[in-house]
Amino acid sequence: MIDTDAVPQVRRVVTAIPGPKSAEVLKRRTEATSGGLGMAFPVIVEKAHDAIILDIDGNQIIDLGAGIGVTNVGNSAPRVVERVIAQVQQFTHTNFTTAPYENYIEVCEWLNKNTPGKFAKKSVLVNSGAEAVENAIKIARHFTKRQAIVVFEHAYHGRTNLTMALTAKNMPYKEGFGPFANEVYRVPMPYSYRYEGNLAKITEESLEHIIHKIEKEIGAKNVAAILIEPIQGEGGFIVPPKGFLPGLQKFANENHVLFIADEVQSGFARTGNLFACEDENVVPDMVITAKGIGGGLPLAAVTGRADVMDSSHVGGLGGTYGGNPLACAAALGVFETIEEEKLVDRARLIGGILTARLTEMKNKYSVIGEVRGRGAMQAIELVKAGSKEPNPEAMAKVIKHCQQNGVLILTAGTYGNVIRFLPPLVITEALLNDALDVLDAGFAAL
Ligand code: PLZ
Repeated sequence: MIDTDAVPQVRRVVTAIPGPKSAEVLKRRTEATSGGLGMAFPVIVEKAHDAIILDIDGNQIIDLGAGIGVTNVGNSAPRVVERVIAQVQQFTHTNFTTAPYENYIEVCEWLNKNTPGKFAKKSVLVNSGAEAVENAIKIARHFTKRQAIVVFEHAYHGRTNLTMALTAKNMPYKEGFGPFANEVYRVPMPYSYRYEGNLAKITEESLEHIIHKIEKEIGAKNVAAILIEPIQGEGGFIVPPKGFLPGLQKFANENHVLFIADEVQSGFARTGNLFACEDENVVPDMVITAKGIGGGLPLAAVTGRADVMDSSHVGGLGGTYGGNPLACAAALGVFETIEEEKLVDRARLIGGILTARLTEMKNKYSVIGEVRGRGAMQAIELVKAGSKEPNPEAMAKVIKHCQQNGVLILTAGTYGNVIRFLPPLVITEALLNDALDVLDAGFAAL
């Protein structure tokens, strides 16, 4: 067992951020690591447990990012740690397509059972969200014998070549990294806060426009798949209006187009359902998962209709590390934690606190233009007071204030003006409220 007492669940700032020890190591970071890597929070981590990160200067930082929506069950969650330790003593690797092992199969069984849809399903395991997206597209094209992929404005699907093509935002994801894969078609995303049509009809108008584009510009019979995040992550936690996802799914089903949900950021209890699609009973043909599935170990999956998942020839899918036994052991610990700690309910409770407190801040501070999201996946969009003009400067100041006071909060958004909240679902209410007090003070200080 890990020594959880070593990381008490309380915020404690004992040096400037970064402290002197972190600053020393960060110099080596600059010397040794690629300049292409960003850094959201400038400290060096010593330990982390649940929702507190302890740095090498002794600062205890509240983690409202969960490693970008990964450690939903908490950092070094006990059930994950125990299972990984047991597995590492058994064997570390064989490659599932060389000599298979049981925990890979158990992870797939859990996914087949617990992702939306009651039909027969199968899964394949890989290493990262981007790799899972790549595999879903491979499978969709192979199954439908069609090539076109429809994606959305503000979408994020990864950093590999195909997934850069699927991702919307140029800076920093795509600039100078082309050429990109072809047969990718982007359609508008109904972004209600910035919608220019008749807001009361946003769902109908958007669906009509998108379907018109697909039929006239691509040809529905050429479309292999529609790929969408049920709540957009990096794009700024854009929640599609009610009826939009079911409408898209209906169009897809009627046209033998596969409907693929990228639940990489929204999955694993995050939104107050196991998967965000469940909110409107949307049943995708394929679901892509990653991040939260492994509790911090690298794992990702594609789960889908058995006929679709079986369409590839033997040997068409694979990879050296996909479904590594340590990552699968971790995933089984994650599934157990979600169930036993009732993390779906906890996400709703956290959601209630976030909505209430962020709305209260919106009423006090005119730079907060909108509070949105669902469950423990919520965000605020910052604008210049009295307008909807993006306000990345205010965002930077507030984030800096939080940083100096030991609160790690991530940003997002096409316009670089969204503060997003992705706390570990095991965060205590006291810790969450303490972090939100710091945020509130950050706005007051603007
Ligand atoms: N699909 C919806 O959110 C990863 C990216 C962090 P990988 N998002 C965090 C960064 O700056 O690189 C993501 C996602 C959605 C796919 C991915 C890609 O997942 O595991 O990072 O490849």
